[in-house]
Amino acid sequence: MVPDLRELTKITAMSLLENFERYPLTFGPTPIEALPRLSEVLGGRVEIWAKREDCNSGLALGGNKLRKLEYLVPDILASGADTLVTIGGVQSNHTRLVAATAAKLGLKCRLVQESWVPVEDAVYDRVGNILLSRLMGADSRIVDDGFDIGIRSSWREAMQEVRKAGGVPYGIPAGASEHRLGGLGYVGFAEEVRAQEAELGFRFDCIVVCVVTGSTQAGMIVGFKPDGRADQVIGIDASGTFGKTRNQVARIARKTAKLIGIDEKISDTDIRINPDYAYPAYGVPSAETDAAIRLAARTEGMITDPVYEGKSMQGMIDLVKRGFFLLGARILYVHLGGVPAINGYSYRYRQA
Ligand code: 5PA
Repeated sequence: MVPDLRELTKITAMSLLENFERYPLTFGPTPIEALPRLSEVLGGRVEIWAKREDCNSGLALGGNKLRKLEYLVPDILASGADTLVTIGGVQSNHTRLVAATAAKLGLKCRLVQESWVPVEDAVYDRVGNILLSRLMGADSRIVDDGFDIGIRSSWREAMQEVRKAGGVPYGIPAGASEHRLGGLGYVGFAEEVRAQEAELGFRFDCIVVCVVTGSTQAGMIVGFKPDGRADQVIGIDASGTFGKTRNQVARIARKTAKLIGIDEKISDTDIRINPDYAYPAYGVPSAETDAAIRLAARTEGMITDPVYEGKSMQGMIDLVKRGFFLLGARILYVHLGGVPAINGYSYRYRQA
């Protein structure tokens, strides 16, 4: 049964996260804004709104990783570590935001940047995220290994190197996803949306979010479980390794639910991920991704990137066109950040 708005307000009052410490890295609740011109060009059958996680902080251009890291920082500080060690692709947003967190906390940062994307652009390893990480003083090292969302030997080796040099590492896996506390941030997101819905006076029918390493969607699934709408979170896969991503989302959602003491089981039907838009590969946009990026930019001035948000934008646009959403549905597109990487695609977008 789906509770009404008064029930929602009650759920909001009892935070699922009250037993967990949070270190603020973000400005606070992120804005929700209507996207009327995008809704209109898609036929005006649905209302598209955006939750702007990309504008969540003054730390290194912000993004979804900071919401997750807020729940890791107390553990980092308690551990006595002096170096954060994490991993991602060359244009990883996550590594940028770990570098920013390290700078903010006065810690060192060692980044393993794997070669996740077949590079086409001459400046790919010099601009965007990696440029910012270098500016923030991170020791960023590029390695040859290809794309994989799992736990990697190069990451373990980097921690070992820090130890050998006399440092105390704190390891954060890709996207902070396989970390014990990695799902909490987006449980908080769901609580925040509920509070905003109570103010707006309506509920969104559907939430669209990009998924790769999994803890963003997993956290949302857990956070929306108490009001019976975990399955209204539609993940758009951008990994191109759908099976692995789906398993990882399921595992993280179940672990996170257990951690915060949610009684109801996360079922397979609570986890909805669409694999249709990740082609041709992780980090490689299709012609349809490019068209979606341009459409959001030209109707709303909202910039999305070719790796993550451009693909979830493409998925949402296509699903609207196919009539997947009911007439009049209110869709919340979650913009998770990631814009700096578009600079690594300068040649692709050299013409309007
Ligand atoms: C990322 C991830 P999850 O990994 O939590 O599923 O989030 C997907 C996602 N949007 C969506 C943006 C802008 C993202 O950066 N990025 C990773 C990175 O290394 O940056 C973890 C892969």
